[in-house]
Amino acid sequence: MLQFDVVTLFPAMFDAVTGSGVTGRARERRLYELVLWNPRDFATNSYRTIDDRPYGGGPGMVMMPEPLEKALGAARQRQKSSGVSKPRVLHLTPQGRLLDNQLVRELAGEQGLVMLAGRYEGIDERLVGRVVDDEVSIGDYVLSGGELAAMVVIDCVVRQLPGALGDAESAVQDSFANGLLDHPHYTRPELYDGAAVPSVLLSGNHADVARWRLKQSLGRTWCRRPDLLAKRNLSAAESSLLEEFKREAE
Ligand code: 9D3
Repeated sequence: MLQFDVVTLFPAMFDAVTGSGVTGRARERRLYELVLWNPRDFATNSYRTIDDRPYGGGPGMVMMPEPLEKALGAARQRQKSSGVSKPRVLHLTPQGRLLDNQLVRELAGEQGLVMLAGRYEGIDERLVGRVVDDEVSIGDYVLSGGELAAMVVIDCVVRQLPGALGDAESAVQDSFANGLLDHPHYTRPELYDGAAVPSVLLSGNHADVARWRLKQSLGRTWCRRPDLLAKRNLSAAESSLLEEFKREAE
């Protein structure tokens, strides 16, 4: 069973992951365990202070190393008692390596992950050098803290665990697993507010449906995410479907 420990000032936020959907069900099925550690519980003074002003001046506050290191120590010990001798320690930070599906699959292969979710301007750098294996960012936008990023990591990783997804949602068919964006989806009614479902989807011809969907995937990726296409080799069949899409787009 994959072991997650997260060090966070806002443990209640993680109810969102454990309580609902794929990650909620996976936890009920004991596919992973998640334990939260609040650095405030490891603060050393009577005000339970966990942040202080930055050396060198400037706005905002910095998380103090001592309560964080103590919380991390407790998390590590719990991992050890769960049979994980070397958990991978991640620090969620805007300065980190961008999370992508390759990193997600790598993390899903670990026995245990300990994540450090920062608040304020960040954490004392001396702690990073001492305990952190990887720094990870989820994208080029500004969050208020590392918690949502840690939840994104948990969600993506748990989906990769065998048994987490039902037959209907198998991860292999996910967008990005094949390096392309998904095709459009339709359900009943056949005519919605004057808009029809593409007729090929009603044809019952499975080969035609598959061809149409692949063409849409290629076309959308070409329009919206050319960076993904640049990373991927197209087969002869895919190239000609994409050319077809481009001709029809004119
Ligand atoms: C606005 C303050 N920023 C420059 C002075 C620095 C800053 C510090 C801490 C900006 C954001 C945060 C909180 N973000 C995270 O902890 C975080 C994050 C993110 O903001 N974007 C993408 N991935 C991540 S992972 C952790």
